[in-house]
Amino acid sequence: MATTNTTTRRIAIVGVGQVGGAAAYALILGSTTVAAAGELELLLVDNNIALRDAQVRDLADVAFIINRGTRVRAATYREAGQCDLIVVTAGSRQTLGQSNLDSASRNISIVRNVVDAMAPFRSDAVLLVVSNPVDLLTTLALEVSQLPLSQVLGSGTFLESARLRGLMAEQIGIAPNSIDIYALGVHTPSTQLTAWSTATVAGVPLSQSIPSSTLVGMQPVLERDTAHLSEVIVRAKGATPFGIGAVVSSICASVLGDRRNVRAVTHFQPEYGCCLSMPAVLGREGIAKTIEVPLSEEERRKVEESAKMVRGMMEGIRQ
Ligand code: 6V0
Repeated sequence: MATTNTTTRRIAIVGVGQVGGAAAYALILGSTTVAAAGELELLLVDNNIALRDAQVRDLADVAFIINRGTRVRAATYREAGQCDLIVVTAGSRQTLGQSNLDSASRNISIVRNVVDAMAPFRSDAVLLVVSNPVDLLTTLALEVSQLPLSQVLGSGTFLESARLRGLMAEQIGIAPNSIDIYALGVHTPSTQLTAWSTATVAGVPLSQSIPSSTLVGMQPVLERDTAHLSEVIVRAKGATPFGIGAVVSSICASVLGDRRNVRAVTHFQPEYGCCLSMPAVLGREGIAKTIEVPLSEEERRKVEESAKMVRGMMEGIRQ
């Protein structure tokens, strides 16, 4: 039998509940793109062994049906740390009515433990954090993993940026991928920022490319819907797995394929002293380059206010 010389890309998903499961599903469906012409092996890790094994079996069926050679198997934390890319979706889901602080303190200890258990990491591994609060936990993962700055990132406001473009496209009749606008900063409904001052269509500032009455009327509605749609979804179905699952698959494809796509993801910002979302070029090293966004004074002040909260929480964690 002729041998083929294909590269196997390994992605570990740590925490295979709703979000981890949806991410794995999206990765298998998009395996040809994600594995960049190689084959894909998914390693699933969860401290709920029965759930992990059930997810392996269910997702292996998807891989059999797609039939592109993708393999799915259970793995240990140590094996996960040796993958090309590790996605951290472990955590306790925030239920409505539960304080951000309760959910944050549980997830701080979960993420610290799982990152610790995976270390030492393969030297070129890229770590993608999805668990919330994602900016704080990405900053924590960066410190605990001791990986280089460029190799640790979080899903941040990628989903909100895509949602913003999609909702705006419906309003102004221009395709989402022809609109350049980002949700940035710290990822919570009250802290993230819509970077109106740098938004463009075909390089033309938004203020000049659509009528000002349309723009002024839609701005508050788009900001509200972009920030709060996740809460609406959680209220009705308990989680938001599909959107974030697609985000994970897209980031993995950009990194493993060294695609150099610009995406709003959370990563370390020296100016703010913590991780928060700014547009970045994604490549094999993770963050290949940050795009400096010339924010207005007001926008910068808003980002600094929320960065201060993340820095304060990090100081509390270090003590
Ligand atoms: P879930 O369905 O409860 O899944 C979490 C999984 O993590 C469960 O299977 C747990 O068993 C597992 N887990 C817990 N502790 C550990 C551990 N120590 N080691 C391994 N596995 C562990 O929650 P769901 O999947 O809905 O959400 C997961 C995380 O993603 C939460 O923190 C959410 O807040 C966060 N999300 C982040 C989003 C973003 O935009 N960044 C979007 C949606 C959810």
